[in-house]
Amino acid sequence: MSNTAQALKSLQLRNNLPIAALAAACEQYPKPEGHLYSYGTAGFRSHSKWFEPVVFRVGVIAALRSKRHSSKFIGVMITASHNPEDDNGVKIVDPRGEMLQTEWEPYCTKIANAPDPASFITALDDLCTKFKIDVSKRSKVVYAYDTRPSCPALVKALQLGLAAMETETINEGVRTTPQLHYMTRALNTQGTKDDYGEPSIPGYYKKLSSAWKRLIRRREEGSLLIDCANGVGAIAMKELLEYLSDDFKATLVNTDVFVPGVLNNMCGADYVKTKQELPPSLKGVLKAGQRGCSLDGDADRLMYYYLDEKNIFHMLDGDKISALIAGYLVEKVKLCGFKEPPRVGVVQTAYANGNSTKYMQKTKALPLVCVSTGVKHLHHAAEKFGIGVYFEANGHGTVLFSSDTLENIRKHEPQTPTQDDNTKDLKALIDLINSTVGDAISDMLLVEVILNHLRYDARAWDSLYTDLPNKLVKVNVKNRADFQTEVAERRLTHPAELQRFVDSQVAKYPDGRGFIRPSGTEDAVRVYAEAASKFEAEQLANYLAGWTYDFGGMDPAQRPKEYLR
Ligand code: NG1
Ligand code: ZN
Repeated sequence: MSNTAQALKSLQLRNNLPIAALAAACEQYPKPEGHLYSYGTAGFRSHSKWFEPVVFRVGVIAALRSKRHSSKFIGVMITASHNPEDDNGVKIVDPRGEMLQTEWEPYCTKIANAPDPASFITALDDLCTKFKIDVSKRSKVVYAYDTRPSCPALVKALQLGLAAMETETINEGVRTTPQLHYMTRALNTQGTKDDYGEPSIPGYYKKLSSAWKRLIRRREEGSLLIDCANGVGAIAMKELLEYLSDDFKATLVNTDVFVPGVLNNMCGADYVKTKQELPPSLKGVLKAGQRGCSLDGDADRLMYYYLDEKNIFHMLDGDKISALIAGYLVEKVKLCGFKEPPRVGVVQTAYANGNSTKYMQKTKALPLVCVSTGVKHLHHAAEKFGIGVYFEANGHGTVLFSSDTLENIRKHEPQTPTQDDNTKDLKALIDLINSTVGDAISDMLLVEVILNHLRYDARAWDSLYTDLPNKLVKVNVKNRADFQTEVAERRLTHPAELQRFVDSQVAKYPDGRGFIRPSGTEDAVRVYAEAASKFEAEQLANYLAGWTYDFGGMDPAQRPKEYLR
């Protein structure tokens, strides 16, 4: 008898898992030695060449998650978003289209890292016991993937995991992350009072395009330039444009979906946010005064921008998008004439520009909370408002309407024609917004509608407030776990001495703010600083980066020369 067979025979399981099928499949995808995976803010992410075993195991976990939720559909998305083309990632989507419940994350990590079939099955058994999963229930999973060349092989691995669990599956093919989230929710709510829309990709386009047509007033001429990052957003945008017909004028660029090496390369939302400049491929294409926007590789992030008459680039990031939407919604709600108007609130992270926070709280008197980085934190905080607007500065975000708010709007009886018009608008906005997760395409339509209603051009929108100059630096350290934070990641508890240094430096700069936190998605520590001038923001960031590098146990002799000490 082989070692594996012996180990399997001596297993004492508490749950009736299909051991033979799981073990056989697991042997086909042995876990590579020396690689540790961790289920973080964006699920699992890694170089794609080591990734098939993880995706196979995620298939099994997703099936168990479905069983835990009385056979509701669970979503699985294979994408590494804005990361390089050779990376890939996988994440599990809960029945309402939300991120996987946090309590499952450490179990996912343990299952992904189990070194052999016996320990893999034991880890699954622990999960089933912990969450009282009835293994005999049916399981259903809907999955999709982006345009990365590694996806077909990863999909095969996923399918094997699902087959081992005899899961009922729907393969949605090459889709954006938000489309997969939409599908998951729509499949699970079909025919109920929470019906989210027709559970199909045409259903998604119909919902968005019909809401758009109900909202849009006469439009000025001119076309929106959309940088699709050479990713799946290009496919979705082309399909959506068919539904929007002449009502929406857009020019798509960076649409080379299946050309190797171009995904997210020198283009896309992450390029714009980190470089704070126009992607080179748009130079000479974007005209002064014209609006442009960039999606990321899986179309869940959105960045806007324009060139002024002197051809100077101006970026309208997630904070500006959030300010526009929240400011608009708070006024819209007033115009509907509710007896008890829903409370509009904003959720940000520490990366939000200081002047955006000031604008929302002081100018617009909006309630605002700051949470840790990661969509799940923003999403949960936004659920506490009647209407919760959440955005990360990098352009990922959406708007949530609480069930009480939806009920309030449904029952509302407008008393005047103005109230009636505005209530109709609000209902259409609910359909236009993909509340399951940040959706670059839905957010882009929302921004365009609001600009249209307010008769704003890019400059008018930009002038809501002026961004404080800022800089984000990624610092390599020996072990990012040595860096621990508190108060929504705005302060380090460890190393305490480094935090004292941050405090003393920041105090020297007018409007200065700076913080250091370990990344949740990459093996690095991020340093952020803002100050009254660009020079000062960069200098502050470089000082903090220099100290972080040294505190991170790196060799001072190798310290990059732009870092200061
Ligand atoms: P980390 O690597 O934890 O900083 C990054 C983004 C997050 C979020 C996640 C998920 C920044 C500074 N951080 O997280 O906002 O989008 O990726 O993709 O942009
Ligand atoms: Zn993304």
